[in-house]
Amino acid sequence: MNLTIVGAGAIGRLWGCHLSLHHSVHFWTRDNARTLSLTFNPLENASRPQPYHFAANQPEQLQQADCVLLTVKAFQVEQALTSILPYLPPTTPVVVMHNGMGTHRMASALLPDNPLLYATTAQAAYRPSSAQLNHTGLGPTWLGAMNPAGHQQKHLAEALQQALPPCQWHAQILTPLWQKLAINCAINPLTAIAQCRNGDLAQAKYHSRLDAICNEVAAVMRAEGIAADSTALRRQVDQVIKNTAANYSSMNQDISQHRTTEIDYITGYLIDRAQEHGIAVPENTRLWQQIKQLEQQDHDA
Ligand code: KPL
Repeated sequence: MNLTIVGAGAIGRLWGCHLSLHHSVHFWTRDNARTLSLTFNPLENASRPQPYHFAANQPEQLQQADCVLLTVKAFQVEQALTSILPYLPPTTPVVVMHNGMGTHRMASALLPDNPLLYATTAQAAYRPSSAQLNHTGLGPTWLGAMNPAGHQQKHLAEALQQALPPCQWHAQILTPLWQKLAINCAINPLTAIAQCRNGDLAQAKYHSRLDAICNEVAAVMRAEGIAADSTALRRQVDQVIKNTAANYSSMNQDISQHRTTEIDYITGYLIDRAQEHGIAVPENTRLWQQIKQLEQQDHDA
């Protein structure tokens, strides 16, 4: 397959390196450079970094792509889709993969004909410098259709599974997207505010706040028609805290590096849906306000 990856952040590069072992991979980035080179430290053999070289920003390669994988942050999706639209045939499947939720209606409107799919991944990667990439955590990826044409693209789950397992097709992609949103609502703001590692949230002082977050998220999920049990969500959050104990969450890193966070697409999306259903979410609202304050302080500094 010919693949174009839109966005050259840690997750885009991680999929790019793995997919390039079986497919031709081209990147579409904001800087317009014609090539992208990086050194990749695989998870299983961190001592042997591998060099990777990709073509980038070549409209003819985008036009010929069998699939476009969009890995930009949620708040960049609209701009990224707009930048590829002039070159995108209406038959090319587009897979959107980002933390958080809330872009799918806009993406469906911008791509009325293309097969549209969404993916969520628990794979983790980190860029210690602009040309280096470390694979820092393994986890499942789910892929599913966001419009009727997307349902014809199940083979893409096999391509992702071959490149970076485990990856499975999900007939109701909103379910794993909401489950990941629940985990991000619990871990990301708390670790960003306390500037701590994910594993620090196992301390007793965070238990009641994590319980409250999970109760609120489960209530909103049920109102959205997604099966959810707050005790099961809380257990999943504990599992992720344990599995990623040494990691700094993406929001922790965004705050410490003075970047815009994904809070509006994580806790903000939850609050938006809660308001729609008339559900009070005071704990999540407090966390959203605290992160917005931290972002504003950076902005004013
Ligand atoms: O997805 C994550 C993130 O950091 O954004 C978690 C699951 C919290 C792992 O760090």
